[in-house]
Amino acid sequence: MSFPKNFLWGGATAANQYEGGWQEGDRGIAVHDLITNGTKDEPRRIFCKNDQGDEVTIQMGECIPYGYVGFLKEGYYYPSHQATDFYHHYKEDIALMAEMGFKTYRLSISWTRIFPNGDDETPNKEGLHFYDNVIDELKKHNIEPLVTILHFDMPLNLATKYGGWINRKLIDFYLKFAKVLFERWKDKVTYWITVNEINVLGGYWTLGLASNHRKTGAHSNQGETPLEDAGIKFQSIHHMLVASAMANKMAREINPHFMLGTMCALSGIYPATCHPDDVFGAYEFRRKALMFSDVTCRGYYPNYAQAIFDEYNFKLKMEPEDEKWLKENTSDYLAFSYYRTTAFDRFSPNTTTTGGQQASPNPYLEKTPWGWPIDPEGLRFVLNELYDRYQKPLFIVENGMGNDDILKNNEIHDDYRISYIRNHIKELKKAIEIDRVDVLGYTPWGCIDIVSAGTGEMKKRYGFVYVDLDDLGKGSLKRIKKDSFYWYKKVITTNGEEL
Ligand code: P53
Repeated sequence: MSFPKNFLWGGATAANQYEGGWQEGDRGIAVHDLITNGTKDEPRRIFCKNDQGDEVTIQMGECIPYGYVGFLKEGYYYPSHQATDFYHHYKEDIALMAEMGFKTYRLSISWTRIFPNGDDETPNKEGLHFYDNVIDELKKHNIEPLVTILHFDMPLNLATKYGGWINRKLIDFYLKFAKVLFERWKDKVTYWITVNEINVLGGYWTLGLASNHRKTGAHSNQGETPLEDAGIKFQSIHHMLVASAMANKMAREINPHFMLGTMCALSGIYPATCHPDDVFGAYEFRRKALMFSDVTCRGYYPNYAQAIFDEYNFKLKMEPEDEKWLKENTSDYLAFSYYRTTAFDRFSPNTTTTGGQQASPNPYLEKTPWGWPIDPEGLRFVLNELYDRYQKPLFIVENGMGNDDILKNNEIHDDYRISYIRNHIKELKKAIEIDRVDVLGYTPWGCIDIVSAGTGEMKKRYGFVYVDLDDLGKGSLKRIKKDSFYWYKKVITTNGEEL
């Protein structure tokens, strides 16, 4: 046995990091358009003001203080505005994907290109037209589009006017958006992801949240999340889970052959030692991420969810029909990202509440220059863990290594990237061949260089194709094939036999 004949090899991106063209085609403003660049050590920021003109700076993952409105500050660079300009390069980029032999390409739809304010009556024709062209271009090259409906995207108007996902009205706006996409591309798109990394969402950036207790402008870092913040995040994510379930039902009525998944960040977690507190601690920590895929795959909040909510003094508010929606409209497959593993030890604090988890270093693993432990075997572990748990097909929709590539004589010798991806594919292959895990496909992250979500840098590159652009947006945007381009092409051509 080896990789299935129809295994979906490809690559993945998201509009907020790749597309650019932020003011073209009547696109509206999204929260991410207000986020500055940053570095590994300096957080990305949002500047905001209240009615009196007082200014406050918040970090990307935080909630905006209540009553404040984000604005663009002169003298700062906002990487999403141009990103790596897929908007004007899509034909060239899709041709490069086709040259590598991509069977699938994961893209996300910019919400404000379709509904510029999120609550508009009718969709924006120009925005739809842009994606018609992209999807047709993919089809021309026999590349299956894998469409993420919502990837770290929030129309600014929905954040300021409605307070983001804490407001149940967001469900309706999301469904209206999703319906337009399902109906328009019902014969062209089969694979959908309702929400990206539903288990790591935080703050204003992705949930559009303002928080009351921030009136003073007091901030917190991830990991010291105030209890109220955790609560409004859980409640907001609940609204997203219900929206996803409702979208599944709607989609199946539009085309029963659609494949619907919700995406979770599920990089792995180990106990740091065999001390029983580390073992059970790691298990509990892992459940903070798995709780959400439990809902989307099994259709209900697991028994232990209440224990997690109790930790944050949180009581979930459910409408009478919510449980039924979740129960009857689960996902067809589980899409997930895998980058690294972390080790839980009973003495160190964990750094997030909902699954983008980091605990202690693992002395057995090398790290990327951005400090992410490299653990190919962890991928096999996670594939088995998830398949044992859900018995639903899995789709690895993000994996890869962010690195600072050196361009010399128009060449990039990224042997470190080849080695990272090769070793992960080897473990994926074992999971398929030996363990018989059902995997639909593999789409490494940022297949053509894009802006990093976490740091807002260009320097942290994931691609098989280099884009000539620096951290402050200077460069020709020229595309250059890296060594990994030719290597990945061979992998796809041989269906994973030649690594
Ligand atoms: P960057 C945190 C932890 C795990 C995955 O991340 C994460 C994040 C957010 O930074 O996000 C996913 O670009 C996400 C992508 C993102 C990618 O991982 O910080 O779905 O949008 O680019 C890699 O290196």
